[in-house]
Amino acid sequence: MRKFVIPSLLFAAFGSIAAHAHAILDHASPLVGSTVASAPHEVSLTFTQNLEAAFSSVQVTDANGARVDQGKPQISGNTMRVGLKSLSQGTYRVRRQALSVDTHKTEGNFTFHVGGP
Ligand SMILES: [Cu+2]
Repeated sequence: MRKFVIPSLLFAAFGSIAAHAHAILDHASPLVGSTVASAPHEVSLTFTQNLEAAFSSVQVTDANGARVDQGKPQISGNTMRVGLKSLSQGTYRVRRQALSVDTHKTEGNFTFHVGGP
């Protein structure tokens, strides 16, 4: 496990520096790193700045790397949301690329877990 921890910490440190004053992820649903009892129908990401819809995107993948999102996200102001296919138990990764209205690009990813009954 140790070798997985260090890159994650490095990424977190670099990400917070690179995201200074740009479109930082403010909050997400499902919550970053959370376990949810029932499968969510969408992922919603809210940023600290408004987004340029044409240059912002989100992908959700399962443990095998297969896409489980419905494709094109809906972007309104500082919020980006994308519908999900029917999810079974497991861990899912959300990757995002965001271009904020100040023309700065940020990206990042997090996981959430759909738990059992
Ligand atoms: Cu910026």
